[in-house]
Amino acid sequence: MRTNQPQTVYLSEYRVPAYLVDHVDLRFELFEEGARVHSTLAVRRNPESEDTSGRLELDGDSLVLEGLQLDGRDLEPGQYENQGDRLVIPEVPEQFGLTVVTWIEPQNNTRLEGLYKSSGMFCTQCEAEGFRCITFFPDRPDVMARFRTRIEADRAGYPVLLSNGNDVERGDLEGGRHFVTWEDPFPKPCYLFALVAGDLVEKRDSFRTCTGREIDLRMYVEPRNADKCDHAMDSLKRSMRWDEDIYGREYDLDIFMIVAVDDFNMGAMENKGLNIFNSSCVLASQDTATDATFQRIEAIVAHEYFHNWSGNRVTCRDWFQLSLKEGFTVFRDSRFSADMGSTTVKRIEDVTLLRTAQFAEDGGPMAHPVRPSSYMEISNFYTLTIYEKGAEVVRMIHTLLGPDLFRKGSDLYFERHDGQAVTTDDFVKAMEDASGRDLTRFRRWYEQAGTPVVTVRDEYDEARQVYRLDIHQTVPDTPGQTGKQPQHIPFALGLLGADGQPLALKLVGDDAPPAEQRVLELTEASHSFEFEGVAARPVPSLLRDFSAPVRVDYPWTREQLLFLMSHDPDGFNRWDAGQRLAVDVIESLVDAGEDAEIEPRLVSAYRHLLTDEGLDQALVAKMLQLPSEAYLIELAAAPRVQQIYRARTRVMNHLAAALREELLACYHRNNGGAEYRLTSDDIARRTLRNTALGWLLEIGDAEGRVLALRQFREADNMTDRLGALRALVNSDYHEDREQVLDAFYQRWQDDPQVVELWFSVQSGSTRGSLEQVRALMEHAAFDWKNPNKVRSVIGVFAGQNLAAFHAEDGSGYRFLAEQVRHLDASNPQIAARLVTPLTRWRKFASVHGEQMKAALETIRDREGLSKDVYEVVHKSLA
Ligand code: 0A1
Ligand code: ZN
Repeated sequence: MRTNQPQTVYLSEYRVPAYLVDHVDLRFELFEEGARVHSTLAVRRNPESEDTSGRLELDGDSLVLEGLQLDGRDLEPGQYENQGDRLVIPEVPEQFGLTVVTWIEPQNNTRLEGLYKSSGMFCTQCEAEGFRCITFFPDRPDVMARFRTRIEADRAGYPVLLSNGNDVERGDLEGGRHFVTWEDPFPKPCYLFALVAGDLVEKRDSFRTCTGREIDLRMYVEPRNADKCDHAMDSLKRSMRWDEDIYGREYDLDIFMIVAVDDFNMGAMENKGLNIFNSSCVLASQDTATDATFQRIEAIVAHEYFHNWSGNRVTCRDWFQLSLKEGFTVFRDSRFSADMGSTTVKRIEDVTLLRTAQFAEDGGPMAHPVRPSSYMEISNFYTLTIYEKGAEVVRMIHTLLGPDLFRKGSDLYFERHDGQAVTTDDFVKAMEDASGRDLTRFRRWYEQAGTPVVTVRDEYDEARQVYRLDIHQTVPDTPGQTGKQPQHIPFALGLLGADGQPLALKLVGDDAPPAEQRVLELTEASHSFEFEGVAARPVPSLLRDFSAPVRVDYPWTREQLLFLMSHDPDGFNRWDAGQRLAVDVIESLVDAGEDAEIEPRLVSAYRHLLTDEGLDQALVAKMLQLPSEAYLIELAAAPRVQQIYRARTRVMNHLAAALREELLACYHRNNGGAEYRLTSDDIARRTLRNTALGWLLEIGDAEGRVLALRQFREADNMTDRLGALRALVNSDYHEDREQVLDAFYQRWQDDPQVVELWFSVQSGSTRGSLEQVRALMEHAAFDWKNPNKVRSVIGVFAGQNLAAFHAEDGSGYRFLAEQVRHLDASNPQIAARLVTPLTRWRKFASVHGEQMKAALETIRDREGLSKDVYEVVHKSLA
């Protein structure tokens, strides 16, 4: 905790480590009142370092130093300096053994970094800089060592003792204690170290790799969760197979373990051979998890597994390179999910997140490049830009190279850099070397922050039968970065004739054979493309499948959008045309009077979606979702939230009322019967019936109410039960609302993941007030120490209940600031994440902006602000 300004770390100041650690021997003595950590390091001078001073510096955080020996001899106080966050030994030999003994208190660790306790078990989180909370160590990813770890604990309380690699020895100790020793043969940075000790049940399975090795798969969970492991285990096996098939990557250890813990700052962690998961991202049963949760689990299990190659075998040189592992791994998990379900739906979901949240980040005060050049607190850089935009950047390389050359590039990357800590530039270089393509200009995607705007204008020359596109790109200024260069943008497009048929595209002066889709490569600020042999003015289908993370500015007419909605062969763009149309209709109502007409063609388009059973139902389920308030706010220049909310609600009510019969028919058509399955068809059916139900309840439909109450009572799965609950909570049937909420809680109160859903449904409900959210925080199930509970109440309120959060009296802002100030003392990482909505104050019309800023200032003025919150608040007020 600080009063002074934290230091900024710069990429330009990167130096190779002065000392390397070849081997780490750890011994953990775990007790209820604390833990003693004995660490013996085999250290040698790094021949590549220019630092010849002989000075060794180790990182530390909140450690009590109990012993320090160099080559077996105690160091006297004058021979070292313990500065708290650093241990300095001014003179060390070229090569030596160093033993450090530290005392830590996991039971009091509320930051959940390093070694801590969660529901009675010991567990660790070392990324990014948590290992320094365990012992003094060169805590940086380019120091890679082999780890041997011995864990000692009470046998009855902690029968299961886990760490990375293989268990090589176990036995009993005096006083009812026991030990297990683990050895990891692969050198790794300390952020991939993990330890777990607890009373857990083990679920076993196995996987035969492509070379015929049998891998032991083990999940460890609390006994009450023993029946919630199957989906994660199946997802793991699918991921292992997929990584062999698509990337030629085989698993390397003999054991792969997954542990579920309740208190966890993020989703999960890819520790070598011992992945640790937030319970909510791994445990599932039909009765307790929604379709969305099942899908999230599959994606996260895959993500962590894929890290074994993209992150662990090849890791990051420094934390500025975080997207090297995260962007690539998100790209990999996203392709995996697409292959497991509906490709188009997965793309829509990815782009929705990107356009709603990452674009907002890119336009805000914390905007940073995919490879940042400075930070104060690295935990603040686990962002949508590093992850999602980073994945889009890799995806663009895939688009530019094509699947075969991309695979050649990834093979070369893994082969060339196996066992190394490298940079995003090394990744791009491997792609270049394997493909022969020049990606010089493409590298700007890693260096320049901000979302490029691509402006497209067109002209049709009937006499020449030529259709011309003039395309211009600009990259907006972001904090600390102005005057940017054009980027290399793969711009996929097609043209549709008046009959809805795709045209064969032939560019003037280009020999390529005509094709129905082209990927134009934009590398300059401006380009013109002329298509020949075009018999009539076509409708352009631009940026197909969202081929680059950019904003497209083109003056679409409503006729064109309606046309694309029903004719575009690109499913993504069909959806996108519907979104653009809905956005246009809602935006036009923001400033209009209450009696302004609502575009009748929107109603007919939705009617068509609801009634034409020949359409891809998974896509229809997506197309029926109106653009979210968050997205509408993102698109607006100076959003007035209440007006946007009212306009959107008006459109939804209008559609629901006009399409009541169709909604009821859609509900019944997609209801009931079959057993619960997780196919994309069945997910689409459930999405459709719950969407229909939601809309009917929105307008207080009496028949809808009866259906919702029945569905709530009779559902055999959580998706439908929660769908009914949500519809009722978001309705004006107040008595029903209270009753179903109560019944739901009574039934599920012992299941923390379900209670999180119960919290979110209420805190995210636009029918709910701030007082109700405050009441949830007083509820017995709310727990400040559990990040999931904090997120499901406070985070969901500020992120989803936008009309209440942006109340014009500023009460939502003051509420959030109050919670951030409170939480910062115990869990700075979560506190810093929670601030995000306030940081966007400059974007909002002054009714909002001034009050958001004032709320931020109350956080800034708190004494002893953490580095995490300091960075976010100061950067957004700067
Ligand atoms: N590498 C993990 C994400 C992660 C990052 C930091 C954590 O603790 C502060 C935990 C997990 C992933 O990408 O899944
Ligand atoms: Zn990751």
